[in-house]
Amino acid sequence: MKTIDLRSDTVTKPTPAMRRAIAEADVGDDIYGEDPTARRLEERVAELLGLEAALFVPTGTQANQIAMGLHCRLGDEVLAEGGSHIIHYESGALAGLWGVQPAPLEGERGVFSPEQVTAAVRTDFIGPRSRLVSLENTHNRGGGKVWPLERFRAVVEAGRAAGLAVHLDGARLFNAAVAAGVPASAWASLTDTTAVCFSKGLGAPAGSAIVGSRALIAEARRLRKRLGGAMRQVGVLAAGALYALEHHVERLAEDHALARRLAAGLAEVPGVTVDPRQVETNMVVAEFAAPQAESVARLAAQGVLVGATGSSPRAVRLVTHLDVSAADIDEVLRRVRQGLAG
Ligand code: TLP
Repeated sequence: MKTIDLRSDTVTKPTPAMRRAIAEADVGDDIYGEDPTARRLEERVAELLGLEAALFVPTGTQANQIAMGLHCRLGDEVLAEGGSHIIHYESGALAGLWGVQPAPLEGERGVFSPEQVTAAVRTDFIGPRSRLVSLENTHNRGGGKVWPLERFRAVVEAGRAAGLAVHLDGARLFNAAVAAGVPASAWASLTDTTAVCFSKGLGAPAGSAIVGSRALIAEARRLRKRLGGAMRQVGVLAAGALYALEHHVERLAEDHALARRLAAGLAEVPGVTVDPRQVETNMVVAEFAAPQAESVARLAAQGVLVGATGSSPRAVRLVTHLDVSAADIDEVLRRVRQGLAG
């Protein structure tokens, strides 16, 4: 039985054409600034996001954490939605690396309001210093929710009015761009720093970038070194990322269509609750009758790998990606029916 892996869009393997691009990459020692492929990638990403400069880093976590280090000092506070990746899935790095605490805002599938930002900003000396507002687009625990651009702009303006810097965790920003039909720069150019990942929907084996002004990215280079993320002939990774930017952005629409097809199919299965209208990008969050761990195990027994997610104790996350076809989705639906019946 073929295993169909919907745990995340991080599980993809490089395509033969991407492997060729990686094999043929022109490389050099990047700590000496001599890797031409990394340079090309950084220039291309900065241009796509409408910001001055970019730095290639190993992971999205490191890109986000470099941003925290750039904007915050010991004892500062970061305003972020309560379910955001920087709070939930970065091994306590806010506190562990920078001595920074989160001010969690309650969002609607990851999206919050300018009024919430204004209300959360601390101005008294008894409280922590509010330093940064961090947004996530698409929002992971929000089920791949896209930040509406006007709301995003209003939140950025509220943050700026209060003297905050603005960071965007855009691990899946290109999914948002394709779904909304606007360029990624529409959101990113409003921020001080944006993190993007090549290893999620774009299908590269590894790599992310932190993007911002020339001055911030010069300092980011120092923090990347401090965190152990400065690499040598990194062009072998940058080549995969460049290939992904050239060939795998528009096709994200196919992943989104498959996610809608999956949600529509799951909505027909007795015992499964899902709202297909909430599927905006490549994630489907469905509630099964059993607790999370049991549903995950039952589906795994059917050769369908899914993950637990945060929105409820019965919610599972199914993610479409480059290595999943329409036939796979139909097969998943067949196995879900079978698994639940069994
Ligand atoms: N997300 C992973 C897990 O860590 C949960 C996934 O499977 O979705 N920002 C966002 C919004 C992310 O979803 C992720 C990865 C990251 C940052 C971190 O990227 P990496 O794994 O490259 O450090």
